[in-house]
Amino acid sequence: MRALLVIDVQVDFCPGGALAVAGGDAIVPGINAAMGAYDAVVLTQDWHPAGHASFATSHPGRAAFDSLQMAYGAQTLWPDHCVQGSPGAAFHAGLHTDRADLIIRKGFRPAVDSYSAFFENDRTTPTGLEGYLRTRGITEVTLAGLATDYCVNYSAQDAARLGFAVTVRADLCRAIDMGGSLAQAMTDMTARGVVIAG
Ligand code: VGL
Ligand code: ZN
Repeated sequence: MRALLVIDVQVDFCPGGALAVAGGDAIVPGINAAMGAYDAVVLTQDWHPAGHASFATSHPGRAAFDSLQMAYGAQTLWPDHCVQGSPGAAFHAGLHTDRADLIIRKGFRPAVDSYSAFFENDRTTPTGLEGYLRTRGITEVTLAGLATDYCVNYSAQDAARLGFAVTVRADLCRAIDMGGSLAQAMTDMTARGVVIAG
């Protein structure tokens, strides 16, 4: 059984959004077209409370894209984005959200960020997605969405570590790509056995 995991295809990650990823909207038609080929479709939604610890505005004197040491390790600080209930947190209007079996929200704990669809950035707090997929009999996952080097990367590596067979559709992802982060993500995912397709 195979699942398509569609990562964070939200207004704030598309051109014009608060944390825009170049070409983020261009992948929507391809993701919609791919949905029918899977036994399950799961969407993730970055879903932060106002004042979230990953926001640079929560740390006086710090700027967006700085790195800050948190209790759980290094954390990149981001512009305010995907605030719960805000227009920027909505899915891209063209995404076929009606096709989703499950929508999983992450990053809702005020003090912890969550790039991965499986574990928060403390690397131990689960989102519950693993249990959902296993109880549905899913053994293979394919990932698409935003951003290749952050949430897709962390999700793909966690899925591989958990024993799923993992493919990333690189053609259906777009990257933030800061300081070589895309190349590093590709190297790290490949080292974990993630298949890069497309
Ligand atoms: C993401 C940075 C902050 C992502 C989410 O979806 O890749 N990146 N929050
Ligand atoms: Zn976020």
